Amino acid sequence: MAGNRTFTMIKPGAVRKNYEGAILKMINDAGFKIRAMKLTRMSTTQAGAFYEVHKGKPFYDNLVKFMSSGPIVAAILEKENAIEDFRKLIGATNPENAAEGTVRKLFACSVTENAVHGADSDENATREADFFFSTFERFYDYE
Ligand code: DAT
Ligand code: MG
Repeated sequence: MAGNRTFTMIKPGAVRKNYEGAILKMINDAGFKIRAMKLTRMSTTQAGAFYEVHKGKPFYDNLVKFMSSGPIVAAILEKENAIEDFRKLIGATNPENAAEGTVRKLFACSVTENAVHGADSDENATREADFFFSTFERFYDYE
């Protein structure tokens, strides 16, 4: 994603609690442009594939079950230094360790149900964006 794009999901728990508007506002206020976005739901097979790198870890089955439990908001975001800045905006994986004012501190209820996903590298952002979006669903060339 060429360093200036990242991929995010607002997870089922946060959508269930109607937090998506507040989270998207934080994302916009932090200077990210939304270049693709959809409300969708992953099957257990899709969630298993999305989180394939965690297969075999003790939390994998719960993670897959949770991530396929309801609709999510998937989006491609653009900003300089997108990957790192977005990880900073969302905070630590475990909300107990997340800094004050981060999305996870404000909206997560546990380490599994931690409100949002943020890609951790350019390579993974590309893979994850391709998982959800066709070329026609991306709006990269607009002001
Ligand atoms: P992150 O989402 O911050 O990139 P990760 O890639 O290590 O974190 O893990 C993916 C997701 O798996 C994470 O958002 C929540 C879940 N998870 C990670 N570690 C966990 C743990 N120790 N217990 C329960 N769920 C965990
Ligand atoms: Mg990760």
